[in-house]
Amino acid sequence: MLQMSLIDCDKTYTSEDDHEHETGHLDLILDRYKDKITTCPKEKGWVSENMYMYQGFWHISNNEFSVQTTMAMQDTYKAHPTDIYLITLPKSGTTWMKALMFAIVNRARYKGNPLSSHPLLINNPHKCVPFLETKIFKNTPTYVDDECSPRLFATHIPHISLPQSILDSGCRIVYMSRNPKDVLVSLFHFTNKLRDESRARMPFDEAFELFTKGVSPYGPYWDHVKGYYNMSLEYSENILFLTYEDMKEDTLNKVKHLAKFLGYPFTNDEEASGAVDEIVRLCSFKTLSEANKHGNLREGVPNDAFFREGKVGDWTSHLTDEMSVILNKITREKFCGHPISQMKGFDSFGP
Ligand code: PAP
Repeated sequence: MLQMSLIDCDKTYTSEDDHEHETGHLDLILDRYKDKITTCPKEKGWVSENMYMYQGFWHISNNEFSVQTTMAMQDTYKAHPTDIYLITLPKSGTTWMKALMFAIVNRARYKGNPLSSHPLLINNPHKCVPFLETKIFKNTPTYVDDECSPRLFATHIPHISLPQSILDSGCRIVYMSRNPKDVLVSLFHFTNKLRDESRARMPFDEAFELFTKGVSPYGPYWDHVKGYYNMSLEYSENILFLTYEDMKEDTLNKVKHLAKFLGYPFTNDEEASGAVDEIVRLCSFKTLSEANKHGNLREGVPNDAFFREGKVGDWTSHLTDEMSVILNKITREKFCGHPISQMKGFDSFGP
């Protein structure tokens, strides 16, 4: 029953007839951007073959994500006021937030059912909350289904390339950020887990050098984070800016705050009956990593690739003192005098 609900929504997005129709339609849309891409600077990707610089950021390019899709979305995507978007840089806590947001928004739907049949214990959170620029947009570029309202999507698209319609719609956006050192370490491990035999293992020195130069998926890291922080000041009612470190330190209260922001506040009765704790436990690293021990999200991407340590400060076992000093310096310079430097996760770099 629970699984059915999820599958029902999923099916609507991927129905074969629509798919064929929309794929042809999308090919036509994407064709328009062919020439534009040839002018974009290109670099080898960390996992994907290539990355393209578009509007100042490095976009990955593989079967799922592409810069053409970002361009097409800017021109054609229509957001809905009830939509909810999670925006992150890869490795900033996307999987955790997808799970939390899905669990919060859909809790009434799954209430009373055995916990073991909850979609998050059967599917990778990336299946429950798809990336906007992959599954949803590619299959149904303008699709809105009230039955599945609110639509819950995630994206890595930088602020400058975010379709204006998302901001104009007045919908809710959650941005999750994470300390750059832990993002780098997490990205390094993820990259090497996903690289196939055709590509040599990436040494940590190389990962460090690329990251500090800003050449990382959807990087430069600092511009992505700062761009969305500034946007969250401008659209303060609609954008909630969170840090992984803050969420880790006080998960229960942050989840309550998140639920309120999303428009699904916990009632006093729910709080008293332990509903918040239940969601925190369901979405914990321990529970989700156990549920995702086996299987693949898609070819070449094992479910367990999204669960490694799940800790704050794991960078200390990877970065040399010299590397740490360099990253401190870059971060201080980039966030100098900016309120972001006061936030948990960024407060160790100095003002
Ligand atoms: P993505 O952007 O590619 O989806 P993302 O989920 O942001 O990746 O990053 C994975 C990181 O989140 C991993 O961090 P680590 O490499 O430092 O360990 C992963 O362990 C962590 N993570 C995944 N699920 C959770 C969770 N439920 N709670 C806390 N951290 C988690």
